[in-house]
Amino acid sequence: MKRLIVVSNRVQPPSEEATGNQGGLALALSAVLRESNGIWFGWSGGETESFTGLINFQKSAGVTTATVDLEPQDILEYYDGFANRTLWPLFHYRVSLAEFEREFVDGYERVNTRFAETLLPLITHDDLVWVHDYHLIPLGQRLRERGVANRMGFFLHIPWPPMGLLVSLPNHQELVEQLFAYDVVGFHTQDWLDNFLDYARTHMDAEVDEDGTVRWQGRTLRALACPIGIDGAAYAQTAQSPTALAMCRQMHESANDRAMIVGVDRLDYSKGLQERFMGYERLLATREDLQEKIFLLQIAPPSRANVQTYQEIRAQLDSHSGRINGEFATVDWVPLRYVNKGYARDVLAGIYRAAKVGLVTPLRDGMNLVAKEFVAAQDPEDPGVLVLSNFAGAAAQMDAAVLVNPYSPEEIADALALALTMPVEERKARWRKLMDGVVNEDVMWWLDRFITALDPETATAGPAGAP
Ligand code: ADQ
Repeated sequence: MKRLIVVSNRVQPPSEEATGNQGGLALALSAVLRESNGIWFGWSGGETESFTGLINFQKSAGVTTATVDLEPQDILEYYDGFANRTLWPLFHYRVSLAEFEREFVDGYERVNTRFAETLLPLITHDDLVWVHDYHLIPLGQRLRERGVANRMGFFLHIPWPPMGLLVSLPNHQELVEQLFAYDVVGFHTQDWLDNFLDYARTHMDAEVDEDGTVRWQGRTLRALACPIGIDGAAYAQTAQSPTALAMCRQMHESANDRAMIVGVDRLDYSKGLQERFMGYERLLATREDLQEKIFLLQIAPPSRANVQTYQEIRAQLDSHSGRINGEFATVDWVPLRYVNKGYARDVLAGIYRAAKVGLVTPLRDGMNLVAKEFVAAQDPEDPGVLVLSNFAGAAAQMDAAVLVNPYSPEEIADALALALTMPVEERKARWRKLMDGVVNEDVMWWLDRFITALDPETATAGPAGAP
């Protein structure tokens, strides 16, 4: 088995205590890193006055992490800038929110070069290098320029936009060319993959085979659709842990016989929260019979608070939630509970379990793991209903959910009404199909598929390939 080097913007080391609070992705990566004696490299999240390239090594639960601090200007231009103010909105089809600044591009390139220079001495000739997400697209090329000939893979956790949108990025071709430094490039869905292949074929005149092999100017990469999952079986157990069950009971008590609809998202414009509120508002306005019988719990911890668009959407949601409660609340009923806080994994699982409906309506999402967690947390005898956006990557695997167009308040309202009154037999049948998918195509399945493409030998030798 070859040693694996994982690189991502932020590093999530496993914790020594078994708190059960680690996300599925971090757990799965940690398992392979531990097994292969690998390293997880990335930004510490910390600042330094001037970049030193000094690596902070730590070992936690058998996993070695290697992190570096970044300069304030790097954070501003690379992370807040090109990653979150240019690529994030553009790749989520929101061109009008994308900001195109040469300084951002410079900062992005600079940090990727710094990462490459710092990582280089850690790579030995047989290692597999696996780079994650839009922050680090140029890293592979920077490593190749420095003589790294190892197998290298890249996985994109967000959508890949259609060619017509991508070309609004001034340096679009350069960005795509950089992907050709990798041997394997993975996307969550066939749609994102097709968008990439379309660009390669049409714009770059690359040769594309049926199996996703793409040849361009002497370089060959294998592009594949490889949907990420959660640790489905373990999540289902977490949802039956004492903490989760206590939370579930607490929610039932506080619901006072009212049906709970739950939404859980990072506070981000891609998650369609305003449109979701409009859909719920529409339901309350058109279905008087449901008033006082339901409530929506929206959990949305703030993220990327340094970026102005995020401050704006937060202010808009504050006022929108106030308006909904102002219009519909009664002396003993709050129709919308809006909470800007994060919760521990087991507490969240208990909240999902207490809900009649999981409302997951991003305007665009690479995958969306909340949809899968909601399903895994349900009681098989009395499962809640998943209402899911057509435009989440997860929709491609989860057609037994009630699928909606997240831009349409009417569709959201209709889907909620359907879900709230769905007979138990239909709920069970839909849930069974969804749960089979969540358990079979789980995070280990994803990891194994990607690593098999990168290096079949390691995949079958490691825990990911174990039966
Ligand atoms: P995100 O945009 O962060 O991820 P998502 O896939 O839904 O979106 O993952 C969010 C995670 O954060 C979930 O595990 C969820 O439980 C957790 N979370 C959210 N709100 C929380 C809260 N209040 N308290 C505690 N935990 C909370 C990006 C892409 C996605 C893609 C993933 C993985 O945008 O499309 O699915 O990466 O590839």
